[in-house]
Amino acid sequence: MQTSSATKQNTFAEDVLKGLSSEPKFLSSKYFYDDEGSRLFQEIMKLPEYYLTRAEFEIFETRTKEIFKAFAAPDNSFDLIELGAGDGTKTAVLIDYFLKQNADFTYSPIDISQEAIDFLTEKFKNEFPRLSMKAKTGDYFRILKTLKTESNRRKILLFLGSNIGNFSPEQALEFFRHLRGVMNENDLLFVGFDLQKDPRVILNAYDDAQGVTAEFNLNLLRRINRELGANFDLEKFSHYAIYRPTECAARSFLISREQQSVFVEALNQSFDFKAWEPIFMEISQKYNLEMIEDLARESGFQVAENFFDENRYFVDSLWRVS
Ligand code: AVJ
Repeated sequence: MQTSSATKQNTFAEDVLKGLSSEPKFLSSKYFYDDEGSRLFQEIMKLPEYYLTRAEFEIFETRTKEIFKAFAAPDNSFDLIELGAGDGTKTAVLIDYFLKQNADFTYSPIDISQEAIDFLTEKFKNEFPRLSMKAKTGDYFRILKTLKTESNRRKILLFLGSNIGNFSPEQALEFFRHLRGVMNENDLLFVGFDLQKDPRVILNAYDDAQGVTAEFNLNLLRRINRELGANFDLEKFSHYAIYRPTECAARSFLISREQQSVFVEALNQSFDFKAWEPIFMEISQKYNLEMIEDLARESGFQVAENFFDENRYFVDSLWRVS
């Protein structure tokens, strides 16, 4: 039923075929997260240059009380649903506080990775024995389809960590409109946006000195080699990141260092690369408050409250249905 670009489900092979046949070539960053990719992203979150995770963690630590107040009104009972929960480190700060307040709530982490969900479930069961948890694995929208009728409690959708950054502004709009469609009047959406700031700070976050981000990008070629039987030579590609302040967008590319041809067994096809030809790998869209307000309004929401870190590097924006 869903055929729009942000929600259509293609297979990995189909998407690789489409991306490598396009001009300019591209691959989708949603495929970064195989086991090795997830591990590399954990490494990225610890890098000195990667300020995003620390900034959001600071927001959760310093504004827990206010966040709880906004979530719990009017009757202290709600269902928390986290899209792309990952390892749940940040969410744990909120859950810990909510439990101490004796709030009546459930927690449903949703992730496409079964491994991530298993890990999170195990961890939270030990850490929070009193937590009522219903983890789900699979595609967001398939799972969310039944959301409206699931309970008559307030539902709060969490989409944290600047995961929204991997959508272009147009795709983000489409995504939020879709979410609006599965939400009831009284529900809330809590979204983490990375904010516009000194372009140098942003660029460094996507071009770290240790080269972990480069590895993270190259790992997708390794995944294509392994899962689709391709013969990418990783030495012949190099990671290149840019930030464009006019668009508030960081982008990363893998650049073919020489003319070469790569064969993909699963597609029974070769792909030619010119010397210095780029593959567009990822967008990390940054926002300013005006862009966030516009996005909320145009997708049927209203900004209820913004929570910032001290540097104003990041915002967790709480939206109500308008
Ligand atoms: C997981 C989308 C928030 O764009 O900052 C980190 C992914 N890519 N370094 C981001 C990522 C390169 C990250 N998000």
